[in-house]
Amino acid sequence: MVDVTIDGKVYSVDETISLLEILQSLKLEIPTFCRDERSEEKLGICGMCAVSIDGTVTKSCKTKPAEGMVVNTAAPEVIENRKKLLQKYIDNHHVNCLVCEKAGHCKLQEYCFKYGIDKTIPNSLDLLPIDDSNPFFKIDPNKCIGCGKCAQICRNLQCNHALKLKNTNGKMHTWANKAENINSSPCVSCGNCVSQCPTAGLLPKYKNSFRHWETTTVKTTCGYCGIGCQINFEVKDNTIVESHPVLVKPNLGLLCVKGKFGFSYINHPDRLTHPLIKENGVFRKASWDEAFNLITTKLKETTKVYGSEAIGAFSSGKCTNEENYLFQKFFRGVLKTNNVDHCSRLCHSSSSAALGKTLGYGAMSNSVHEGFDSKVILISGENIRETHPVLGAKVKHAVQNGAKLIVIDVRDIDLSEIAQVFLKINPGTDIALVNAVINVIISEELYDKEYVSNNTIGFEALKESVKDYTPEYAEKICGILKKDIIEAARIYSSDVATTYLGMGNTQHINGSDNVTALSNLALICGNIGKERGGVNPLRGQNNAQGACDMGAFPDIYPGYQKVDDLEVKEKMEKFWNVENLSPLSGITVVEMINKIAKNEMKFLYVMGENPLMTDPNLHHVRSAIKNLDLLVVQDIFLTETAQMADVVLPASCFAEKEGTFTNTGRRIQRVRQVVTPPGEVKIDLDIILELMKRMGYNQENKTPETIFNELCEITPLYNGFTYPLIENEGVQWPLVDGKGTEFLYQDLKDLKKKFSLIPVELTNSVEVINDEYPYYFTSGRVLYQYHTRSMSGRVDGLNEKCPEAYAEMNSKLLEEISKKDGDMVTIKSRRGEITVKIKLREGIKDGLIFVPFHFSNALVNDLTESEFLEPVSKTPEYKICPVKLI
Ligand SMILES: Nc1nc2c(c(=O)[nH]1)N[C@H]1C(S)=C(S)[C@@H](COP(=O)(O)OP(=O)(O)OC[C@H]3O[C@@H](n4cnc5c(=O)[nH]c(N)nc54)[C@H](O)[C@@H]3O)O[C@H]1N2
Ligand SMILES: Nc1nc2c(c(=O)[nH]1)N[C@H]1C(S)=C(S)[C@@H](COP(=O)(O)OP(=O)(O)OC[C@H]3O[C@@H](n4cnc5c(=O)[nH]c(N)nc54)[C@H](O)[C@@H]3O)O[C@H]1N2
Ligand code: SF4
Ligand code: SF4
Ligand code: SF4
Ligand SMILES: [Mo]
Repeated sequence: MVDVTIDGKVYSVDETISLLEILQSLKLEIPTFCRDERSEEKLGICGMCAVSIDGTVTKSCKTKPAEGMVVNTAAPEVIENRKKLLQKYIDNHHVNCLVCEKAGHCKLQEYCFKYGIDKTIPNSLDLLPIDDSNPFFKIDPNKCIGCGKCAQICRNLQCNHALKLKNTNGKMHTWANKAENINSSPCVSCGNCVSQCPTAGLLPKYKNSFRHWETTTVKTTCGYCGIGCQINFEVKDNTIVESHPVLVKPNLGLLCVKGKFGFSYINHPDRLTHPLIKENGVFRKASWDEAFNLITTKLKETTKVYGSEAIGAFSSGKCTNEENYLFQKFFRGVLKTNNVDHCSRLCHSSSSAALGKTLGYGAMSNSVHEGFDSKVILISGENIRETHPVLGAKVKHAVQNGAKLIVIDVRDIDLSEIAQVFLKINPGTDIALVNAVINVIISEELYDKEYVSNNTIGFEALKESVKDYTPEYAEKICGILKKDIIEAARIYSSDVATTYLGMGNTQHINGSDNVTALSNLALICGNIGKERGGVNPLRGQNNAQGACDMGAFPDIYPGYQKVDDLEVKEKMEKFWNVENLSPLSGITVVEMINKIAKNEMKFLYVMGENPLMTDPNLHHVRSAIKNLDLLVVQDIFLTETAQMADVVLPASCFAEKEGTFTNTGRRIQRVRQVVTPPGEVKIDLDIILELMKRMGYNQENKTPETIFNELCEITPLYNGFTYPLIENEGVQWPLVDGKGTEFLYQDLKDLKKKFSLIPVELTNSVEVINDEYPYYFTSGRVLYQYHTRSMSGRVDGLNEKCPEAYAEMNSKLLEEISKKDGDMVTIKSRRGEITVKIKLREGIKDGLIFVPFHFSNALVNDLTESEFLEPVSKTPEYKICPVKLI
């Protein structure tokens, strides 16, 4: 610490950080254009932060405090310098604030006003061409002041290197880096540069024109993926007109393209606005009363004729905790069935099952924001830059700052190029690889012996089980070089390592074992219970974690309390004031479809899912659904599933309701009403409340907040949470002494039981390739589309970026089938076929075909099978399916 005099007062300050940071921490107003406090870079380009230091006007961002330094932040020469700089900027600027969309939200305008810069000469600039190529924003060099903040953000925080400063005729301005325009650069349209541009140099292409002083701001949580980014939406006339990232955890001021620009579906004309009832195969508009009557009549009839086990319900990873809680309470408490499940079944239920066994909690052990400072990162089966983009940015930031990265995938993903080791694996063979990595770590004695003996059980059995998984053996099975396996083992064990895993692990016949193997690896290296360590299944939907926590599963009540535990049953009966809760586990998503196919389930209620695109083996799903007496779909659009329904209930989207989502990092965050819903749309919560009432249940708590209080009382993981606690910033469960838990198992000494090392063997998928079906087919996601496109498919820019389905194959495979990039190919499995355009992707494994599952004209799940499920979690084998190519 050193003593510095600032504006006449002496302060003892940290001499290792810049003077600018100190001045800002003292809440002194220091103007800046180029500084971004999240970035390690200190550009020092704009010059606005200059203050008088020992009598000389000097940039404060470039100066470190020194003993005895005298600083004056508002000396006349400081003000004079700011004025001069502003005048220089303005002289070279296309000043047209009268019509400029940035007016009212522009730092240049604000500073000019503040410092009285009124000499704006009539603008006779030769205007430079604007880059209008990107669907979401434009680059206007004439409005750019050349501060370089955007390029810094792109380089240092988004880590895309898509922008640079360019000198055109003496004017410095931002421009696409190494590309003709921004749309042909590596830009991913995250808009993180746009959000921070101090002027209109980078400007969103607004759909609705507005002035900044006409809007109100509402903070809420993103409704797309499980990262749970915090967003400030700007609203005018009940329409969201702009989105800004909030500088809090988990996203720390970053967004991806969907959070930043993907909101126009909310007031899309296709939104469902009133209930629909199907009569003679045709929908007609119905009143809520008619719809409710039909549903309750059928519910009573079904229970009477077939019993409550003939009722099934899909809850939703898109809906709030309050809605998921109430939904399962309705089906369990009122209708007496545990047949409640949701899309996590198709997703990370294998992770929950495996980690529940090995560690204790089935969730991410660490936090999203920890990604920023990781030392060693292992990413397996998780296309993090596209599917969890804000975390992907943090991971790339860590790698740019020296973290070591290991990627395991069947394709080259955005990060594999910068990985120390990229293990391009044969699909479904991960267990052999991870066991081999463990084998090397044990035989080279690179594991944490003390940690293993203090905190784990089962080491000897694990050691024995991996003995045969030598790198040579794994090389043959996984198609990865032995030396790469050894290198991965050495890198992984070299420092605290964090693991991110995804669908490439879980959507296999051995999904749980895949996750167990990764957990074994983390444990022997002592990575559990450490900051920036852990095993982290990245939850997909915005509230997948919450839906699981709320008991939207057939075998558990909220908080993972088992339905077949009679003590729990008694407790729930008392708490809900009901009798005869079913002590039998219900059945899962795919099992429900199978039961419907056998005519044993007659009523299905689907809230916020689109199984007629996302469930495996759609031929089977489509024919099964016809057996139902009543299919109710509660959605925001007339989806593929809604079209098959007997009753469609128009629901509200995330921006139209109050509540909470729990992000992938266990952070419970507020969801706030930004706009009012269209037409006769009801909030999901109110729909369930009304049905409960009509079925004779008196639900006392009726507002989102009182329902939250109710669910927190009965859900151990949520004990102690309240809306006021999470008002400003989300908090991670569980609460310990009133504080959230950033990473789990912090107090290893306090563990109730040791972590389990559980040996796992590679098992093969049941359907394998043969002469008739010689290739493997897989599917997954892309950055610009979200699942069944009900939302992302109604955002023009996202469709422009990713308009259609395609089949990725490498040139070796193309040669084999005598086709070329751009040709059409028919992909045929034992169940169905799709025809799509070929897209050459050199980095995909030989003999493998990847198609995104987002498009309804290329129904990937017409190919997949639903017969052989992962035995523990009942997850379908989406990631491997033998096909032929025609
Ligand atoms: N843009 C966008 N973001 C999303 C979603 C979306 O639809 N669009 N969906 C959300 C949801 S619900 C989820 S669950 C997450 C999913 O996020 P991810 O898990 O990243 O999703 P996927 O694209 O299905 O698959 C991930 C990777 O697994 C690889 N893979 C396939 N087979 C194997 C294998 O056998 N071994 C290994 N090691 N890798 C393999 C694939 O090549 C792919 O790169 O994304 C969430 N985020
Ligand atoms: N082939 C293949 N199939 C897969 C996968 C794969 O990798 N490959 N991945 C699987 C995985 S991991 C997942 S998570 C599933 C996803 O499967 P789904 O959950 O079926 O997919 P979504 O399109 O997200 O469906 C969510 C629905 O909720 C609606 N919705 C949005 N907000 C709200 C709301 O607030 N209230 C209500 N009532 N409705 C709302 C949307 O319009 C949409 O129709 O797909 C699975 N299927
Ligand atoms: S960028 Fe700012 S200063 Fe320039 S015209 Fe727009 S509002 Fe005015
Ligand atoms: S939108 Fe994102 S990727 Fe594109 S230039 Fe800006 S920061 Fe870089
Ligand atoms: S990373 Fe996920 S939560 Fe964040 S803006 Fe993108 S879609 Fe939304
Ligand atoms: Mo998912």
